[in-house]
Amino acid sequence: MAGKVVVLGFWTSMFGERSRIALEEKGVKYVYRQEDLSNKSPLLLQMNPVHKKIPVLIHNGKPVCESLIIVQYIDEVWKDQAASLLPLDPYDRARARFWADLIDKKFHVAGRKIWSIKGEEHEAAKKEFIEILKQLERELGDKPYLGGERFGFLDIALIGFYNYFYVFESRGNLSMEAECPKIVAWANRCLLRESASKSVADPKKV
Ligand code: GS8
Repeated sequence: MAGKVVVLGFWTSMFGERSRIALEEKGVKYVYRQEDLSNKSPLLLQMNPVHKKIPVLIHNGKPVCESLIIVQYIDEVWKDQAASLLPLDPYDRARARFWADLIDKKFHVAGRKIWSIKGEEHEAAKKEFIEILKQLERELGDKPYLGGERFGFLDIALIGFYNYFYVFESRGNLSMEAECPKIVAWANRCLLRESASKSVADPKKV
């Protein structure tokens, strides 16, 4: 029951990449429409009138907004196609959602400050950013993926940020490899998957 699936996105958006990776993992065919965020299309404004942001997943004409909600929607609608993206155990699901929420509320915010501001706030953001990376490394432990043995929801939530690794390094004057080698190894492992390598933008171009 694929129906018609359209993704409104933007090429450097880690949030847009989440939707695409989830669809690729499920083997769902979709049409990708790149938005001009400085001149948003009438379709985007109609489909996401509240936030006016990408990504939007349009499934049979109906919009789903907010990337983590989109990934969970894809997982539910195409539940019989490929393995579940979220863990099956309720506690593990809650834990994956907790970390994904932290990525959006803290990691993303601190990372953005690294490349967008200077001074004391920049230094504080850099410290927080590295601290969260180390927390994520602890969550990863010795597992191949944040989702455990299989690539899943939490991996999708974080891997889109790979396209900013180079920006974090150059603007933050830091080495991701030195600060969080396990996360770098994890990212390289994720990028071996076609779903991720097809969807995540080249960090040097970003
Ligand atoms: C964030 C989407 C977002 O920030 C989600 O989907 O998870 N919480 C949302 N989208 C940005 C592009 S990515 O930086 C966007 O559409 N910005 C346009 C604008 O703010 O006008």
